[in-house]
Amino acid sequence: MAEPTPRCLLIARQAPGDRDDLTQDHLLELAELARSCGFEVQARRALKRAEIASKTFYGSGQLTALAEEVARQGVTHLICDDELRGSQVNAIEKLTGLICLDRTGLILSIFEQRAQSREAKAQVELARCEYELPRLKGAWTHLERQGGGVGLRGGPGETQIEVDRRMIRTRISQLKRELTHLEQVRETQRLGRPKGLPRVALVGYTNAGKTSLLKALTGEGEPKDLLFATLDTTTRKAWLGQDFDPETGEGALEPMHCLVADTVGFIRKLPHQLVAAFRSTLGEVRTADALLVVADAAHPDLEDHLKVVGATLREIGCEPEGVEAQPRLLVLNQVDRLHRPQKLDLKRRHPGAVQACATEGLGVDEIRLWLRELVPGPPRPRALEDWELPETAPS
Ligand SMILES: Nc1nc2c(ncn2[C@@H]2O[C@H](COP(=O)(O)OP(=O)(O)OP(=O)(O)O)[C@@H](O)[C@H]2O)c(=O)[nH]1
Ligand SMILES: [Mg+2]
Repeated sequence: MAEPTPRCLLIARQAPGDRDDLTQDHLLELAELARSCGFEVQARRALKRAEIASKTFYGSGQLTALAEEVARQGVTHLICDDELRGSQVNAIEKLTGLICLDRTGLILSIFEQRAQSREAKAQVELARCEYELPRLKGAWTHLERQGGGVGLRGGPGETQIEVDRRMIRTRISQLKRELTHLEQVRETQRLGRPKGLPRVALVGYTNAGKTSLLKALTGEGEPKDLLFATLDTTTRKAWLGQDFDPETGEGALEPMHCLVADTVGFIRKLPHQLVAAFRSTLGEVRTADALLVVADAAHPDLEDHLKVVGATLREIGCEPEGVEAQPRLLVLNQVDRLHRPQKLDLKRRHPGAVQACATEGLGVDEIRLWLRELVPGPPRPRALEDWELPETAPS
């Protein structure tokens, strides 16, 4: 018999000054993450709190009330948008009787479900180990309290936690060694790819349509309406037309190609353990000759998504300006879901972007034309947009 879908309650802390609509958007995104992880979302709640309660993060009063409210609805999991300490997770579980997951734990679970290749599996396990290591103490304190041995030093609990820590550290070293080896394999593959073909990487917020654009450009790829559907980098060859300019009559009529790499998507508060563990996969982005930055133009949080993408690109070493900067093209995808005034407004806000619909092939010719410019050399310098630059502190 199939396992029943686990039901969850979602919560997020709303600090004074946090806008209601933003907190609700964050909860909606958390619901998408939960759905992508296989949960059914029973309810979403913003918990207004000025202070963080050090023991339970959200405060025991609000948590107890919530647990009572969902007690008869078959809810088994409590998923929190905030990053919690291990001891806080334990305290919340004890108080509510629900299994508690924080945002990082949820994203890690999705990555664990999706990882297919040896490299992706090792990268996700490394991130999991790094996440669990500082949390062991919380688990131990909890167990120790149950055993009534508070204050004992060098007792059986402490020995056990030292053993657990050592095991995790050993595993981290093994995984790092394995990943260094796999990185060398990847480098050899990269060197073995056809010479002279420009390499372009598809990057962007998760579920924006990167894989759909890979499919539109190369005929391959399996798009899915799930967050983090793609974990492994896939590189395919795209046909860019013939080397011939009908206006000038110049060109040798040779077919022109480039290599397009599809990559893992980004998200707000992408766990730093995952960014670090996916260093090698994301190396494909860093070393690409150009970036196609794909965004879901119909998403209400488009501008925030772009800021997250700009910041994550800088975090992995892709600067928007300077000698090392890669040419970038912003692809505003999913414009089939917008009305004409919205598209005109987008044109005003992002004049250099291509408006596209990857599923119907709209805008793909324009993208091909831009990619063709990469074949003889990089395109001309361009003006940077706000989302690419670091936030300036308010004066
Ligand atoms: N209406 C519409 N839907 C689109 C378009 N492009 C992609 N989609 C849909 O959006 C969903 C996500 O598409 P993907 O191409 O898998 O997105 P992705 O960026 O690769 O997502 P991850 O790999 O999960 O990060 C799928 O259901 C697609 O069919 C578009 O231009 N218009
Ligand atoms: Mg994808």
